Amino acid sequence: MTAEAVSIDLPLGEPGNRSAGEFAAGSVGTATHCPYCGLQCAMNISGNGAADAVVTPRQFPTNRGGLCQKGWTAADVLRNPNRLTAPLVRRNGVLTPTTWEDALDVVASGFARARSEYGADAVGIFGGGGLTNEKAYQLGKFARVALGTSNIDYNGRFCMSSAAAAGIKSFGLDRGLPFPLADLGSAECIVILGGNIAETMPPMVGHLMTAARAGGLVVADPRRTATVERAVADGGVHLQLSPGTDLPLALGLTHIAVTEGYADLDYVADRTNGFDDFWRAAAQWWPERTERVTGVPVSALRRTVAMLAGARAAGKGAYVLTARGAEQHSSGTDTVSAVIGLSLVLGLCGREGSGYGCITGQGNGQGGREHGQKADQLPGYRKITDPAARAHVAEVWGIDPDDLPGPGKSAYELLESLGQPGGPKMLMVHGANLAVSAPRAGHVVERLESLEMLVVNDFLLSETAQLADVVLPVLQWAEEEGTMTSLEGRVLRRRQAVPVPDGPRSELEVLSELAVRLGQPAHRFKTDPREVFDELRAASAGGAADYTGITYERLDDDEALHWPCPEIGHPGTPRIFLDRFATDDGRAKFIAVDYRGPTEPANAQYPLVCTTGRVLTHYQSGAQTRYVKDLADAAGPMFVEVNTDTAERLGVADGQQVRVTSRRGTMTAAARCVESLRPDTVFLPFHYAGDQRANLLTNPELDPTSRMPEFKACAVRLEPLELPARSVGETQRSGARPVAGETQRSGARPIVGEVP
Ligand SMILES: Nc1nc2c(c(=O)[nH]1)N[C@H]1C(S)=C(S)[C@@H](COP(=O)(O)OP(=O)(O)OC[C@H]3O[C@@H](n4cnc5c(=O)[nH]c(N)nc54)[C@H](O)[C@@H]3O)O[C@H]1N2
Ligand SMILES: Nc1nc2c(c(=O)[nH]1)N[C@H]1C(S)=C(S)[C@@H](COP(=O)(O)OP(=O)(O)OC[C@H]3O[C@@H](n4cnc5c(=O)[nH]c(N)nc54)[C@H](O)[C@@H]3O)O[C@H]1N2
Ligand code: SF4
Ligand SMILES: [Mo]
Repeated sequence: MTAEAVSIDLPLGEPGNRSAGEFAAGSVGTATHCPYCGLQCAMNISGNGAADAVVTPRQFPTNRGGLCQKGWTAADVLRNPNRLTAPLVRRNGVLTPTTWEDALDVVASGFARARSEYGADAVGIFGGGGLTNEKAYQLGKFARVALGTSNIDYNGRFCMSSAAAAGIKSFGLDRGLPFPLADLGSAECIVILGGNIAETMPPMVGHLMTAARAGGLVVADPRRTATVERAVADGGVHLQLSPGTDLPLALGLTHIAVTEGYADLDYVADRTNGFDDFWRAAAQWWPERTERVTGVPVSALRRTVAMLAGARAAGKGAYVLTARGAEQHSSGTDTVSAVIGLSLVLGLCGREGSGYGCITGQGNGQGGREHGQKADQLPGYRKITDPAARAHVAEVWGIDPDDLPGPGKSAYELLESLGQPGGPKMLMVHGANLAVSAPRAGHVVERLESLEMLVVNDFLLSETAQLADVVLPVLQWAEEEGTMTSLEGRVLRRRQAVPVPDGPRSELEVLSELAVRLGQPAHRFKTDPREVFDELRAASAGGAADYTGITYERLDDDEALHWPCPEIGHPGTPRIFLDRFATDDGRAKFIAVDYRGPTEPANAQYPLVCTTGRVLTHYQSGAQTRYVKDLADAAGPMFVEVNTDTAERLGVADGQQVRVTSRRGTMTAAARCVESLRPDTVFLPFHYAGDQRANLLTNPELDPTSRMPEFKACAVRLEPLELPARSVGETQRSGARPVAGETQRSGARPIVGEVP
């Protein structure tokens, strides 16, 4: 199989909001979308089953016939030899295969016991942004109705929650991209803060090419990434800032916009509130001070503002985007507020041909945050504290609004409270590999181990499943039906393309079986995705994310509907803020913010700032991609990117194993020395397990609004391991690519077949 990453010179094609229906004709196999990221590239799956399934790309406005290497190899996850087929229950310390009846009874009696002994909140649910809309919706309902617990949250909290919080503050609504992705295709200036699109969403690079070729692609990143290379190749700008300084960067750009005559004052007067307070904050960030704090030269700041404002004024398209680099900080919400403030000053938002957007990451990262698996939300992106919202949803669910619990704890706070007095004694996880991906992962593993019962639903024995007392094998991606909502708020059909294997069950079935065992009527927890979707539509009616007008039939015709879509016949809303913002008075709100900076500045003991992120061929905790040989080989072993001079000063050679230590833990990696990284910064990918987990180091300090942890900046020191320097190739051969068995040997609890 060809496993080429899409060239970053992907031909641009025509911009425009084309729809799937135009391309479906003549397609081979089952039309569906990639199992991985939020771009949800369109693909066909052909073949008779998992064994001979073949993925081919499908034309679609977002991926335009492209796939990245993960998409090309996606069929490999369907034939993973480590696929879980039987439920596992820990007996005498060992995870042992059993029947579904037995496993479901064990889980249901665990729920019942925890509830009767400690109360409803003693049970926690942890969801994921990779779940279909139907599963995310049902999980929220299961927690609130069948368990009556307030303690449900999900991994989206670790993802785009800061951008979501800032979007709601300023625009009254959070839809990652409030415009179709293809709108970017004709823009001559695009500024990306903390996104490495060329590795995290390669086919999207095609939409950046007009800007790139015009020299108008600007990327803020402490590293010289593939995306930065693409920008500077044609004269674009690399803003090589210090980690955690996007907020002063945005205020500094605002300062230049206002004092040097680029602000769109008519727009500010007509469509916004709160400029004066925002300006009082931005006025303190004159260019030289901004340069001093961020490390970005004044000349680069000036060019950025001139290009953005120039493209906007000439009607040539000007966009500002944020991704995790700018957002995953304990001041992530304020940072995005500052970026939105800059965008408003320049008059970009709520107009055709310009805008601000957040690049949502997970496959259903957008839909996952709309249907009620977040601690403070009910379906339709409603607030769980709003009496009208509670009344509406309770009616759809056939319960008394007073029986709905209130808001629960945010993801990290929930994990932190596990097994503690007042915290959950039992947790059920769907779609997250917390032992690898949660901040301060060593501590999180201790909390998971302190539970009376941990239940993990997965199709692989992830590092988190290895810690579980019960593992429920569920269906994956091409074995199930459902809907996903992509980064542009477009609702897509996930279709079954291969037969359901013997053993695993759908999560809708699992939730229904458990609900019935907990005394719920069966009709309340439907198992047919289409019926669940129809219920979701009713629950969303009148809410911010209104899906009423979206049906499977309409989606099967044409995947062209962006929410809100409040009635059948409604065309959906590709561009949401053109007439008004979703605030009470229809105006966007400037939010005045102050700079706090990363909570853990470097010091003598921990002299380097460690930031973390992704590489092209691994996905997230690596649970899926570490088993796909082509992907694991391409990624190579765990590494730490370090500046060549810094490495030399520390006596570290390229390829040598090093120890990286923060206040919370130590991990090991092979040094990858580069000249292009800031000398004060190191970078770790977070896709590796065992003692190669970046998250053994990361700081769980939370953003006060979004409760996002500080994944992108913690203070560390780096030391050579007392081993002879080895080449990266050797390290790889010696087995640095972690597999479940290895993690298990070095880690906590025994699994199948091991003597306890
Ligand atoms: N290959 C691959 N693709 C993916 C995923 C994956 O795991 N692998 N995951 C998907 C998901 S869920 C997400 S959320 C997206 C994430 O997509 P991105 O946000 O593009 O990914 P990251 O690598 O986390 O971070 C992007 C960049 O931020 C930089 N950065 C670090 N600290 C800072 C900072 O303080 N300021 C700024 N401006 N930049 C900083 C990093 O150097 C990195 O290059 O990717 C999606 N796509
Ligand atoms: N240091 C650091 N840590 C980070 C980040 C970072 O940039 N730096 N990024 C954060 C971000 S943005 C994210 S989104 C998280 C992601 O991190 P995780 O939440 O751990 O994401 P995945 O690795 O995708 O884990 C998903 C698990 O669920 C399984 N799975 C997939 N689909 C389904 C399904 O439909 N149902 C069920 N039951 N299981 C399924 C997979 O096999 C896998 O084991 O990591 C966060 N952690
Ligand atoms: S960019 Fe994302 S959706 Fe597209 S093929 Fe790659 S992982 Fe899949
Ligand atoms: Mo994410």
